[in-house]
Amino acid sequence: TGKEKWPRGDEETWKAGLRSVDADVNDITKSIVHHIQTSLARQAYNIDNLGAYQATALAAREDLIINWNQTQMTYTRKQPKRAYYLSLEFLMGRTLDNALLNLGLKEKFETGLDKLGFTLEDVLDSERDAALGNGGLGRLAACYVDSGATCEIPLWGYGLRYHYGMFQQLIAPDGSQLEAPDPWLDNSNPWEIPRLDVTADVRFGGHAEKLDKGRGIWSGGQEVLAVAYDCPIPGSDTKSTNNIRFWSARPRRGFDLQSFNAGDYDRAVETSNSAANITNVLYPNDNHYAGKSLRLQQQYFWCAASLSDIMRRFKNTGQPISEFPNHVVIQLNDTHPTLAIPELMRILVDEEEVPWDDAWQIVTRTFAFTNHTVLPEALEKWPVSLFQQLLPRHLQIIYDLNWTFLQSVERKFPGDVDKMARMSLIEEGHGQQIRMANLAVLGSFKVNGVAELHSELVRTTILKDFVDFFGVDKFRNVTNGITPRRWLDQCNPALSNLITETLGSRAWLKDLYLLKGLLEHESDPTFQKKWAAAKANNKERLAKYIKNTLGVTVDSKAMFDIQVKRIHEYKRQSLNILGVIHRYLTIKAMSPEERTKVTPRVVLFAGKAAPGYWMAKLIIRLIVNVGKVINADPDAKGILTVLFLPDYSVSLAELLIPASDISEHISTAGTEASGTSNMKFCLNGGLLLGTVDGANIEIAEEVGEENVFFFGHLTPAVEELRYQHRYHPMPVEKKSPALAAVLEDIMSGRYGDASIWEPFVNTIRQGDYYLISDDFDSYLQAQKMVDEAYTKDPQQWIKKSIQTTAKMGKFSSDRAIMTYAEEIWNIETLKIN
Ligand code: BZD
Repeated sequence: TGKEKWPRGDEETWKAGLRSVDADVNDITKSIVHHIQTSLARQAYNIDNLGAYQATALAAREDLIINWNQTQMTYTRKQPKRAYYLSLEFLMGRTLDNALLNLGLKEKFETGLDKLGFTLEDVLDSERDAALGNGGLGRLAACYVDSGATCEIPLWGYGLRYHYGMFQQLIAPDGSQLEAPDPWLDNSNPWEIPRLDVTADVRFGGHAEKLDKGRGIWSGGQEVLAVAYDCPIPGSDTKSTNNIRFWSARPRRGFDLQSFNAGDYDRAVETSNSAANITNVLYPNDNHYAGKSLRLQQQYFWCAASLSDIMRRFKNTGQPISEFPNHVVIQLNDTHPTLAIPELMRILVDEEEVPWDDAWQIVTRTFAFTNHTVLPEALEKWPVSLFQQLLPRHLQIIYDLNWTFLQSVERKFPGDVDKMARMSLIEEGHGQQIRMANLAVLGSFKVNGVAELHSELVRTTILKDFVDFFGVDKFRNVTNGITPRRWLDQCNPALSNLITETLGSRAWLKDLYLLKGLLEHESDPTFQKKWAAAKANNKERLAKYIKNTLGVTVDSKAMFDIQVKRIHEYKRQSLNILGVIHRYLTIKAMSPEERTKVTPRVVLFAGKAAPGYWMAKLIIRLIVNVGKVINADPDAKGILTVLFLPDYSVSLAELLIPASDISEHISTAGTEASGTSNMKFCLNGGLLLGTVDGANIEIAEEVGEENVFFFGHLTPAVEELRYQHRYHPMPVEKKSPALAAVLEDIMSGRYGDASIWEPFVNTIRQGDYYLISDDFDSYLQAQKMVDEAYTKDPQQWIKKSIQTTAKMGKFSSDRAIMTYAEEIWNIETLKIN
């Protein structure tokens, strides 16, 4: 009624009950014991590491929630413009360590746990990764919400609460990848707050009818309930704590009572099962679109629930609907949430009765779209027939939008029918398809790529027609970034402590350009020694992990050469393993005396292949089998070790990245939109071996070209080379005798029967779409320079390493998120007191 008195009851009693965040060690141990006793219903004598983790997480969660409440209350009161990040993936990894660091409570918790007989390390290690993402795109979303909270931006994420995250990868004895499910919620998730009262109804199927003035009615079909689960996202050294709202699917009504009463139990639960299926599992494809009906259902379910939530919150401000774009901006993480565009149109036109043209004005001032790839196989297209079945009203809206749009194209480019066909939201052909990228561009006020080169390729290739039509100002670049909290402070305490000690404060964690201050010390032998010691420490830590998990001893004094990322032909793990075989053959041909002069290397691979990507899986199998042969050969002992570490994850990345001397980012030029692990390795003082692609280019600009190892053809050459391969192929024997020898060695049966590898070898001999044969010699050359730089002048190498870290300021996700806030979202920061 608006007349009630808040708080109810006695205000002093309420205040006395409030807990504050500035706990001392005593409060912390009390809170942990309290959770062991009452939340977990266990006791001092039967609590293991997992239980201790759960209780510790619950204790830390209380602090997060207190800040979360404060933040959300401030937003409600001050009504700032808010940004929403719609991402089908949030690759969070573990939360506890990050939460304790951001809260500034890590040391106190460590002391408290010690008093209770646990080490913080064991407790942290008991947490399971939240792997609700495939790779770069999902991890970027996680870095961005971290930076949003740290920079005090009113930013919420919206995602799906998959019951099964990214599959677990096992490696069979023959080297093949096997997949096991990832039931990550089995031990319950202490970081989520179920909001069983925050729900949305989502309709599928049914019937759409057109009324006058563009309006329509959508009815019938099946309704599914979306239930919210909130996950607090703390900023670093601030109270500002944002939110990711994850939606979970429930049947609208328990189950069909009629069938149940009629004794047809199967029928009764069928619909309820199919509803819950929507949020069952993350699709494990990266950079490849899966045209599955369930995937489209996931996308709509999530867009519809999120928009209804955003609309409800907006309406609570009491503003007229025309004000919507001044209060709300929605960032689309790739085309996956493009359905939010016709959905907002539907809400405005059909439900809010806003005239069509006014509604379109609102929509096109609300959305901004980030593209993450120019690979044609990744561009989303959905069959019109599937839309007709699941989203009939949205199909009408898309057709209507297309009709007006194509008319304006025709006005601007009279008679250019090819252009119209390319720009249409609908692709004609055997069965019409809806082009989600075209729809996303049409419905957004800004479009951005994720690194300079990539954004330029977006403007000049896949979206060229749209640049001609809308003008270039709409098409921007925001180079990706990474959070230095997780990707240096948390994963690399040895280096982080040295940096803080050297710079005199931890301010660099929130202003990464301050790392420049390290340059003053780059030539100081004492500092260099400490720098090298931190790296050595991280390599030993990794060597220990390898010993524990694979039973293999690696020499932590050797150069650690690491390539970790999704397995994909365009990322060219193949080039790396072929280079390894070349190195092995070279060693084999040496005398024992010569071998003593070889720079010892440990080559490490990790990454998952999409379960349906046969060639990627074959590449894993090749890597594993090459490793087996080399690691067992006395001729290579101590100078070359090759390992594939199974089940790559955020947590494994946190262990690998600080331990690298050199890391490989060797995609065919023009194919890797940005890459973000390249930034993580360099921030941790590893040097980069790479192609002139994605963010490698900007990293080199920052750290100096003398500090990176570049090789390979450049982007403008790629098209012509592919043309040559297709129409004037040259035998590998002629193009690169070194590569020919390697392929021959593979076909000799040394690594297993030739018939296994033949399909792989053929991709290089015939067509060679990813230009392995064109770049191979140049790659070997670069590798040789790496060897020389590492052995001939170790001190110079350390200096390069220091310079690299010191000049990585640009790549903080704080910079990236502030660019979005200022240049795209037009949004201000808001301090939480
Ligand atoms: O996005 C990646 C790009 O390949 C990287 O170059 C870039 O750095 C990151 C962040 O911008 N793309 C993905 O990770 N894409 C996917 O994972 C994906 C998932 C589902 C469907 C399509 C793509």
